[in-house]
Amino acid sequence: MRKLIAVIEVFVFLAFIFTGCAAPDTQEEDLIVIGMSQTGAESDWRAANTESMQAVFTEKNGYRLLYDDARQQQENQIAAIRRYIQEKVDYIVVMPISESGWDAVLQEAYDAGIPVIIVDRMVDISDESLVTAHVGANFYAEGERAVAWMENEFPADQEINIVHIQGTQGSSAQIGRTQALTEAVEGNPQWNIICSMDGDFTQAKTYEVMKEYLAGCEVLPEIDVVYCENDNEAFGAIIALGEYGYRIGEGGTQIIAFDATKQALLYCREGKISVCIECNPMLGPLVESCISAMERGEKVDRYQYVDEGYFTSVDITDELLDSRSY
Ligand code: GZL
Ligand code: ZN
Repeated sequence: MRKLIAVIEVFVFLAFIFTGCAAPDTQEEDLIVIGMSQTGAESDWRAANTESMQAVFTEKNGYRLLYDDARQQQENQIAAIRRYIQEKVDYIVVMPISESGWDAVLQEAYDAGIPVIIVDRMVDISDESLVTAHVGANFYAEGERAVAWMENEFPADQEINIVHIQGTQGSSAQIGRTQALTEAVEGNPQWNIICSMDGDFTQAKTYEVMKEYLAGCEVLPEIDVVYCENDNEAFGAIIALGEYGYRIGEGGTQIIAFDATKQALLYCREGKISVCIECNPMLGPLVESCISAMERGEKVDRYQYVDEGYFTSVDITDELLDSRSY
């Protein structure tokens, strides 16, 4: 039977060839062309975000995806956007590394009549109309969840020493999460930030700066909380603190981490991370629904936030872990 099908397939294929009409698949020109600029590949969160984007913008779904990894350099993002303008793509999607420096290139995209969707972090531009939509998260609210956990964890009159490990400087995630902590510390005289450092959202950088800090201390300080602005920073901090004999967890140095990727949830279940503040990277479907609505001529909301929560060890069940795709 299979042989017969193979023979028929050959005839059908030849028929298409000799009659000159193309095989019945999506025509190249029917595809919606998306020019996408991704920040980099700095963290588990970022890898999941990239996967979420590439999983929806497929030929099967009617898209041709032009994808560029900017390797954490804004100039690479700007260069990619300029290439997309030259190539006259239908939409430009940007996961911006930082908030500033976008006015000129987004004006060029606007003048070229190409809608721009900003995903994840925000851009700080003088003319908001240069951007059609922002799909992302409220980073300040994420920080407020971490602060609420601290207020619940420590008695109001207890003096606590905090090490603050910030994310990539100038990124919305760093700005929002930092602001929530610094405002809480201003409002609580018992809370002391004994050291603030830039971990750049990576494990390697955080391990390096944490070791540098501890090596520079004449007397190792008591550290009640390490406020890590993403999971990969927490992993680096845990290793460095362990090398200096710090006890991690309840009754010792408590780690706060943002993102709630799988590895962090596992650490949380073991008690190595005390609270995981969720930051949802699975933004692809929301961005795709934005673009398909625009293709239908519908207006889209300018700001679209994803729902996010937080987890402590009691929340980390096998069902929860199995239910998460990142
Ligand atoms: C947050 C995102 C941050 C993550 C980090 O939405 O921008 O960048 O928290 C990632 O893990 O590197
Ligand atoms: Zn988030």
